[in-house]
Amino acid sequence: MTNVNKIEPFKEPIYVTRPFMPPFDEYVQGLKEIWESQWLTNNGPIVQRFAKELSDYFETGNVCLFTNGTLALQLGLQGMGITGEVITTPFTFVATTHALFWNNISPVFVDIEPDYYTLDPEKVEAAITPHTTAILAVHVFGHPCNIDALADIARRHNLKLIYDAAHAFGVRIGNKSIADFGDMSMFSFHATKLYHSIEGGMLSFKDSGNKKKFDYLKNFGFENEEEVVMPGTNAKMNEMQALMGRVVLKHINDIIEKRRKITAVYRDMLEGIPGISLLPELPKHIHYNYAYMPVEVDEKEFGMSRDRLYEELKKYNIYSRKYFYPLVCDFACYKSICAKDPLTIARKVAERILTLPIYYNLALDDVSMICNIIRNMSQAGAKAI
Ligand code: T4K
Repeated sequence: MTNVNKIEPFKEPIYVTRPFMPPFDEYVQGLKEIWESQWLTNNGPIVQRFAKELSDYFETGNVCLFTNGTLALQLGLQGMGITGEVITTPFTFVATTHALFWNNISPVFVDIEPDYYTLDPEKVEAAITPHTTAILAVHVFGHPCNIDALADIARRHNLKLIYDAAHAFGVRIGNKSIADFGDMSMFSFHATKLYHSIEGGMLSFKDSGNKKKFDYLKNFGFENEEEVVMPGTNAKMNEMQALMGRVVLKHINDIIEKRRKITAVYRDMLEGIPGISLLPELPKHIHYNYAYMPVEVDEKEFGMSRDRLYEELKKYNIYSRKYFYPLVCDFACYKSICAKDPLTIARKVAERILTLPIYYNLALDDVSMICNIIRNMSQAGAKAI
């Protein structure tokens, strides 16, 4: 067994994520065209080509691009006319809830399931009131929600079903894209995501009638130079973003494959360390994207709290993250919203969760080293030294 005292810290910081940087020349080649055309934004030719390529990738004609995922979700909810109460998860990035807030919608937080941290359908059903208009579920860490159960609840109660699919680029269920489920899904193309366009966001949606509304909302509500049909905002994607998105899209299979390999090393080497739990493998029919590498830390069994492990890893130049702690409902701006649901699982997970580094350029040897460091920090590892 490796002695933790003898392991040197990494020379360069190992962050929880790094953006995939495509071959420089591929991006520069595209930049030439932008320079020559002098067209930088406002639904330029590269944004249009990018939208077409994403339609093909997601196998749907109904996509709309935005400058980031948060505005995509916020304007998507607005465009769909969602009001009143929306049932959602507290175990997510705060932007999910912010998108509701900016639409004057009351979030109703309910608990998650313990295996993959997605909304618990039973809790969703129990939280429905006459004011409920929609469910906003999150495919957190790229894990598909319980889509059949949620679809059934939405249908029976006449609710819209909206997915925050910020983490779910490239995920497929059987032969269907994850974008095929629900009334609308939002994908984030932020630099920290496995797939990115520097910043960027996309809505995919069932009702093609929504497209026009989303286009108005992201472009000041302009119908033409002299007509504004609604008070829209500015949430357009620009040409540099779209170019990055197009170039990165060419590498998406390679990106996902590398992340699969990293995950396999983590699973292999962390398996069996007392106090470190890995999520169960996803069912075979789910084509996963390996978006994050979450583990749960049991303080008693591991011999160290999650927070202490997070700090100790920093000494080795390893910057894990506590995605998603605190729960959104515990942030100062949402604390006054009283969740009726005790959120038992979400609270437990938020106290124990740690997401480990995973990104395209992370060497498999470095992953092994991270695992050795964790193993040796554990009670069992410490005794063996
Ligand atoms: N819904 C969900 C479920 C989401 O997770 C998110 C975003 C959204 C909605 C909203 O989508 P966007 O509006 O962002 O499109 C990051 C991201 O900023 C955020 O996009 C993401 N979720 C969230 C989970 O993570 P931070 O504050 O943790 O990022 P930051 O800046 O600390 O970056 C993490 C690490 O990544 C850094 O330690 C180093 C590395 N990094 C970061 C950037 C930006 C790089 O190496 N290069 C970079 O350019 O929020």
